[in-house]
Amino acid sequence: MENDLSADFYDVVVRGGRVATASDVFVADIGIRDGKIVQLGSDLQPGRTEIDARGRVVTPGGVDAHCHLDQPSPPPVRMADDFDTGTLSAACGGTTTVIPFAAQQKGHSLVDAVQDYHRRSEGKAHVDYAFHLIVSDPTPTVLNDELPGLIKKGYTSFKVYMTYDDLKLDDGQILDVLDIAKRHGAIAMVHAENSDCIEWLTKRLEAMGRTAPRFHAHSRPMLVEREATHRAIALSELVDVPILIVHVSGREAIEQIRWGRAHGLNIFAETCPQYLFLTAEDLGIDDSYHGAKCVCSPPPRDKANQQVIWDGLKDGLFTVFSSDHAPFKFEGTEGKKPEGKEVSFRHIPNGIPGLETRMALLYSEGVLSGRISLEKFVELTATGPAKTYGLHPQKGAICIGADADLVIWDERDVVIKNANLHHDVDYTPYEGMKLKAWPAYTLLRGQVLWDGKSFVGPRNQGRFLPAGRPSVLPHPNLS
Ligand code: DUC
Ligand code: ZN
Ligand code: ZN
Repeated sequence: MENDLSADFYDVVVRGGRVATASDVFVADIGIRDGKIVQLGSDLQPGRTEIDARGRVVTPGGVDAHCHLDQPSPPPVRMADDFDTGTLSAACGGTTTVIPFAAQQKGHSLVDAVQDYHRRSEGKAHVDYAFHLIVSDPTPTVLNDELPGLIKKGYTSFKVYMTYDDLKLDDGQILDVLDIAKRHGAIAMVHAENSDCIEWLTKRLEAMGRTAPRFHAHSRPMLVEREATHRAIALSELVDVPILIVHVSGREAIEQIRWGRAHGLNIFAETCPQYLFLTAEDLGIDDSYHGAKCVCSPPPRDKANQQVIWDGLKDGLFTVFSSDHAPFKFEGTEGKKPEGKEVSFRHIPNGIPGLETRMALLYSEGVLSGRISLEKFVELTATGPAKTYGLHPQKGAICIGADADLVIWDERDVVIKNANLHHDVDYTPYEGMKLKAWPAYTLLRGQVLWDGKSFVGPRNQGRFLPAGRPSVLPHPNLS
């Protein structure tokens, strides 16, 4: 390339790293100009900034395609992270794109929810972001006007819930939403748990006085997830549109997904660190309230199910590995103890923090422990989510023309301590866990955000990304 010879052609050169993509690992220099990757090769001319990556692995910046930031909750509950602390935490853990949720409230407009979410994010984010939608009230206006308009504007994925009173849809409503996804080129994400079974079990547990956090897991056994997963697959088959089942927790849901695929259905799936590293015992082996820290839905299962999840990561069952970061403080009045009180598991806000630890957990315990390849790691944490949600190849790729979002890995002993994390949550479920790696650098569009010790980047430079057509959908001329 002629320009390569002129002085200062590159703003940044990341030199000599082992560059990992979803398909290859090769040694190369990465030349960056105006925030984009413009050259991959050896012996590139010097950049104005040089980053020595020799002997280190370089991966695409993480794409966390399922996290909750500043999502309104019914008072007194409030999420601990907004776009400021949440995306700071993301950057320090190697994630350069997040996709949180603009959530419709029943009786309200979805377009208004999107506008409100832009107000919450604008000028506050430190990494780039797109929005998923949550459809909780699919009225004719929402279905026929709002959703098609929003899809055109770059909101091409939406989540539907089969549980939670304020969010859940019945099967007919889910079919209506899937039909819009099919006709307008969007992907539906499904939270698959059977609401009536959960309510029935919860009432029985409460009647027996079993209200400690650990009973959350008893109220949501695997069959609750299995039944809803099967039903979601059937609904997708009826409409003939792909879906993605989010936060798959273990064997029974996986069996349903494998069944769907064996029948030729386009069923995609996501899992999360909590299903690899936590078990139901983390919700408590006695009635201690500390278990509230790990209350999330679906709940973590057991060691055998962790292995089933690892198998699914390795063999291609999962397309996406997300944090499902849902940040609630343990202490105080707005989080796990609403109004400062220890409450029945029914009222404990669901969710755990995980944006900052997602990448290092999978790199250390997946790649460096020999469970998955480096290419698979890249696919699950960056390329897969970017493709699934219409952000590829701008995001999730190391190729000429992609945004220069990179992680350079430091393979060293690290102990996870909440005191070292950057979210605004007062705990991490992984406190004390020993890892073998952490990002040495995180770059967003060529700028160093994290240098292995602190956030050093420009603040508030995160940009909104309108999403394109999800690449997991059939080609538009064929659908
Ligand atoms: N489950 C969800 O469905 N969303 C947020 C967190 C959780 O545990
Ligand atoms: Zn969910
Ligand atoms: Zn979630």
